[in-house]
Amino acid sequence: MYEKIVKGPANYKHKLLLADPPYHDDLYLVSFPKSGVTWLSFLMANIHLQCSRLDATATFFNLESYIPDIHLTRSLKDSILTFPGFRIIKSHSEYNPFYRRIIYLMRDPKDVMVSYYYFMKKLGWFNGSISELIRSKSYGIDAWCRHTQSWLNKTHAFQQINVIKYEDMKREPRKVLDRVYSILGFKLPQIILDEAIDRSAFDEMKKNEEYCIKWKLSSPKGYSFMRKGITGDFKSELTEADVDYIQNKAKHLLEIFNYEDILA
Ligand code: PPS
Repeated sequence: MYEKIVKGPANYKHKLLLADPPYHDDLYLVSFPKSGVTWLSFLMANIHLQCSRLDATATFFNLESYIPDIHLTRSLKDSILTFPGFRIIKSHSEYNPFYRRIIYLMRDPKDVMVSYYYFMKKLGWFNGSISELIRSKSYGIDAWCRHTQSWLNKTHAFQQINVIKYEDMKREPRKVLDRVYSILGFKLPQIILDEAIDRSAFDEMKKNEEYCIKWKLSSPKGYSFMRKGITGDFKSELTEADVDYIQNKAKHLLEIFNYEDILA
């Protein structure tokens, strides 16, 4: 089946978001934008640095060397870390038949919409209101549903996909990391996980971002990326009509991914 897809009339768009050269054991961290993948990348990089016995911490300046973003460069070398022995790559790709190992990171789309709105506005990429963003086909809830549904509908048996949630990372980061690494075949000492969680805490990452901005080290985002880092921000940012709109559009997916508890 894999051969059929790779050799089939496939899809330039998918190949644009594939590492070059691709390795069979590449692991992709996939998410819709603003779901918290930078935090997950910091956590994993901070674990891999310790396990590789390197005296370094993940920063906005060096993250790309450990967990590259496929939207910034496709030309990828072997990982400079000795652990975990395969490359880990960040991607916002909709369903991609060329990815074989995927961790899919989800976040409550209501909070995603709020985060996305401030992101787009700060970069000057969207000038409308938050309600308009939510209703935009390209960035709003339709885009979130398209992204999530694409992985749900199309993922083949030869692709290994595991879903984790931002809200669980907030509540029980250690448990989520335990699960991620057991999926990858590792049982890591708690002390390593705890150290990575501390080094990747919101305030630590924010301090690092401010340092990078102050000294004009490439803050990859170039604006205040570390905004709030909370769950349920939508409650103070969205109107009831906006919340209803999102929940009607995404109802089916919210149920499937057990987000019913956060339905109003
Ligand atoms: S991007 O631009 O798509 O790569 O953004 P992404 O990293 O996926 O998501 C950005 C949101 O993640 C929040 N964030 C964190 N939350 C909790 N803890 C930590 N350490 C952390 N780091 C980043 C970030 O603040 C964005 O969410 P909002 O709601 O805008 O604060």
